[in-house]
Amino acid sequence: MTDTKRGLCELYDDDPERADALVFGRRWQPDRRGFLKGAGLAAFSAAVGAAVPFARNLPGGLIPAALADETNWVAFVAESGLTVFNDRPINAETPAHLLDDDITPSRLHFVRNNGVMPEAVDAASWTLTVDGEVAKAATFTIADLNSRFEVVELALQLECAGNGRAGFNPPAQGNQWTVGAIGNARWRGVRYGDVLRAVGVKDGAVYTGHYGADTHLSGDPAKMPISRGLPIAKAMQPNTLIAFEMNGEPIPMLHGAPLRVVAPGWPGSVSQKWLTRIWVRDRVHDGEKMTGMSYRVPAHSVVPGSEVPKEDMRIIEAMPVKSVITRPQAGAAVAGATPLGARGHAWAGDRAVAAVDVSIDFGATWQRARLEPPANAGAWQTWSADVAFPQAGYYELWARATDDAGTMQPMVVPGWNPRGYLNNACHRIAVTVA
Ligand SMILES: Nc1nc2c(c(=O)[nH]1)N[C@H]1C(S)=C(S)[C@@H](COP(=O)(O)O)O[C@H]1N2
Ligand SMILES: [Mo]
Repeated sequence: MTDTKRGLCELYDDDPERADALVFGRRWQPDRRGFLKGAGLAAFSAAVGAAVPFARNLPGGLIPAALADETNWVAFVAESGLTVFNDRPINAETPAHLLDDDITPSRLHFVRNNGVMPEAVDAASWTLTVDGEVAKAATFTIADLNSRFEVVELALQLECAGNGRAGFNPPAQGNQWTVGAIGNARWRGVRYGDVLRAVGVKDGAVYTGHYGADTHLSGDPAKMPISRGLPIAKAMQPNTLIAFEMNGEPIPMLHGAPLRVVAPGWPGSVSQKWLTRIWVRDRVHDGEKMTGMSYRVPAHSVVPGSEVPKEDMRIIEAMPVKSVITRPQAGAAVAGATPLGARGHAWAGDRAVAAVDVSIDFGATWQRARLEPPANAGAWQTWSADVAFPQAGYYELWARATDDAGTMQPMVVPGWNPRGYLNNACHRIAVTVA
């Protein structure tokens, strides 16, 4: 049984004992009358983070409402129109046609969780500690960040390094993202670099390490779901933010409430959500998912499906040039009389996009699209083109972006790698012209 298809609530309805075992990793122990006691009650209490004064009335096999909320997140994401891959942890991508807005609404922004989200957060008492290779370690509340540093609001694109993984053959394990693990929201916060300058980064510092308040799927408090970081230079880039607002509101829970890193153009995994600590390191950070095969690709191209020795893997830094077609919707049937208004966005890691071209003849000829400048460095760029079709029939619309260093998206899936990262092949959609 996959938990993707069936939410926790449903599972509780069908098989409360099994549901308890899944949620708590152990079976509850109801007494003879079916009420919770002993270790079962202790597990319930630990899960909700408080004593349960009316425990004597609590039936076994009743989902704690605090945990039922987690199921509601999945429903919330699905209702927004996202494609849900799993519910524990929640992972969901945005269908390309729902990415049409220049600024991605929060509800339509993809969600990538590696662990279990904190159950509740209190923005007023939240703190961020910055320590390690610094002159003076410090702890900031969000109010401190607001008052001590310049507050900026920027449109920033965030893409999961695994976006496009579904295109690799042989397949790579992990969420089979197609094209929708990308978003471009407005983020408000302070510059990461300003915070680092305030604590005084020592000469020997080379990397940062990020920690968040989410917990490991196993429930083991000694394990982190993810702890990645940034080279000091990227952390110091003026559009790398420690953000507390998304699209004019406090950051929603799914996207890292109340505080997160947003480092545009790099694998989304460096943009720690539910941020509690930045550890400035004298070496490359070696937190969870920094080492081994995670967020790394072979330094040289390899035979698809081959075993790659760990020492040949390098950390992914800036992401490659890429684009998406948001209009028309894939599979659209259009009238042929007037040219079709096609649209989408393009982005290029730390670079700018220089051009977007579209083709309707399987790449034989290309037409230059109009390309908007980014709202600011780190934002995606919107492109549009009026596409005329010579006659009725089946076409494919292809889009190809070129960055300001002249690097183009490949037409075919680029270098295979063990974990299926960095597939920036051109997006193509079917269009039928009447
Ligand atoms: N604390 C924490 N931060 C995290 C993650 C996580 O699981 N836990 N996932 C990372 C990954 S892999 C990505 S792609 C982005 C996704 O951000 P979003 O869910 O707001 O789209 O968050 C990153 N930050
Ligand atoms: Mo990611």
